[in-house]
Amino acid sequence: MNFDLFSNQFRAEIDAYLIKHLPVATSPYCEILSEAMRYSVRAKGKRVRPLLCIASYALFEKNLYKISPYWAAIEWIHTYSLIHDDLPALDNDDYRRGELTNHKKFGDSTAILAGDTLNAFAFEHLCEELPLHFSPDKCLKAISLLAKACGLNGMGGGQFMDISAERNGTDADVLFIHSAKTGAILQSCVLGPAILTNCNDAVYKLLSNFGQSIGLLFQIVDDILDVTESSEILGKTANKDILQGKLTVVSVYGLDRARELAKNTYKNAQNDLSKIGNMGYDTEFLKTILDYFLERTY
Ligand code: GRG
Repeated sequence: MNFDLFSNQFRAEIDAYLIKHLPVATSPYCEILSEAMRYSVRAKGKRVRPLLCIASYALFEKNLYKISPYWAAIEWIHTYSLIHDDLPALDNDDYRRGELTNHKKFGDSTAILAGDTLNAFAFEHLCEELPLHFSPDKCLKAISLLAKACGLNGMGGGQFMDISAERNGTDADVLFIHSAKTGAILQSCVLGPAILTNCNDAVYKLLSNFGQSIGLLFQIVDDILDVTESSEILGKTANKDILQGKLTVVSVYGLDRARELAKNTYKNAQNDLSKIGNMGYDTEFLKTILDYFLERTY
């Protein structure tokens, strides 16, 4: 299956759910904040995290709607991280998803609060909606996994290392930073749905390795695209990493070795997926996403 075909199958439903379930401000004073949250959520993201959740859940279940609260929460958290990442105190960017960044449109203080509020709401939605479809112990495990992926040893810590490494990073840090900053949340997209179903230990272990590889692959390719594609194609400023002196796979290994690393990481993920396929699971959606992560151009 081709990625566009797969994405088109779910895209409209994902976009609609993400907007429909956002909270409504009870005070007119908060309407601007609510608008700022909506602004970044409705902007044209690729929605790879929801699609990855759906693909993982499809290994175990035919009825895919029950996993919606999980992927929605992840996309809201991801959007929050992008809003904060773009702030002047972090990566300081003017464009995201082909539009002005949240702080350029609404100002720094509103952007900070829009991010914080999306983050809090994501966990509120998980606590309220997930138990309608899954047992409380499974919900707790899946929510805890996601919270960890956002935290000190996941996205938050990874982002801290990323900005610190601009000044004092060593080459060895780059893969670790990528796995924490970007990989941990992507791995949760694979593992959260597995936790919520009846996934056995052997498949869970393979999915864990697969999730780690696919998360790393996504950021390696992001580093490559930063130097090979234009701002128009990317919808954000190209060559940003190099200009900011970031520690990236390209700055450390060069473009050719970065591409080789991407291919090797892809092969590791492919191996794990084949093993899952050999156990009788239909891995077609996950394979489609894996191929796309290697071949994507933005
Ligand atoms: C969550 C505690 C906590 C803090 C936030 C700002 C921050 C800390 C983390 C930022 C992490 C970050 C921006 C990682 C980059 C990941 C990445 C490759 C983003 C781009 O993802 P795409 O290409 O974007 O999926 P779209 O716009 O398509 O959704």
